[in-house]
Amino acid sequence: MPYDLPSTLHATRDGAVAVLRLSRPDKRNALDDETVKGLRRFFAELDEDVRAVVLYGEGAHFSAGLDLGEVTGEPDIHRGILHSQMWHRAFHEIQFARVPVFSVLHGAVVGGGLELAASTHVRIAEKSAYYALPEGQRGIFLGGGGSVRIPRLIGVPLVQDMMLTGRTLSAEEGYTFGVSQYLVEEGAGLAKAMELAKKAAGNAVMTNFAVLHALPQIAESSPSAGFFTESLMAAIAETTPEAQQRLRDFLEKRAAKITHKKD
Ligand code: 1HE
Repeated sequence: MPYDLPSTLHATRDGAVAVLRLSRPDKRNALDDETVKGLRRFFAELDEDVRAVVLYGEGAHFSAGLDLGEVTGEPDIHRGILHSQMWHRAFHEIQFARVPVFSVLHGAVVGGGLELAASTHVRIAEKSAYYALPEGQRGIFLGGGGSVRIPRLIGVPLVQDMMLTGRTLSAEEGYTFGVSQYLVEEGAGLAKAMELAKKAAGNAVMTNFAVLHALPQIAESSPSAGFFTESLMAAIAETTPEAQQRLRDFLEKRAAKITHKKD
């Protein structure tokens, strides 16, 4: 793959799905500057034929968060702001990627690791996953967009509890409270993520675009602005040649029906 990635990131392809592995297990996939910049480049420069991404971590943990060695040294407020903004740009590339991003969570998903997970679209947790925001214990604060994204998943009160008291959430609690959309057995996360990513990769391109870019805007708009934007997006999507073909396929009985199968 053409990406210029640091040794802490490893990319492969499986058909239309790009698979990105956090690959720094000796440091529990702690995110240093090079890794964060590499994430930014990877998501900004996805090959045109990539239709979905799966992100997972090597070793026993998804990510121990910020590489704490990167914020020690001579105190410098301006440098601190720029550092946080560098994370923002990287995770922005993920949240607003051209294609959906599926993350597999296991072991520690803490601090910046949880911020990274929160910038992906679908989170698949294995039973070993646990979530923590130990910034209070370290004397720092969220810096990777977590104060914007994590409360939108689980609410301000729970984020405050985690940050004030050091409360950790189990994989089951995370699933119940909305951190992950899926909870699977240990070791089953990557296969599940690939299955889901391949499904998403098979959707109409314009619908996936609308889900990633229009839906979150609409959900945060006033209802009147949301209804109007939705009507525009609906008209744009349904008039694409791809949509017209897919609609004909259904009406002429060439497309699969929607059924419900219990897992
Ligand atoms: C690290 C980091 C790290 C491990 N930065 N080096 N994050 C934290 O506060 C979590 C800190 N980490 C831990 O609590 C534990 O390491 C784990 C529970 C994740 C894993 O425990 P364990 O027993 O498997 O590993 P370990 O022995 O603690 O760590 C292995 C090595 O990784 C060790 O280095 P070594 O040279 O002694 O082998 C650790 O020092 C190193 N390591 N985690 C640097 N985070 C944008 S703002 C975001 C703010 C935050 O992310 S705050 C949360 C920070």
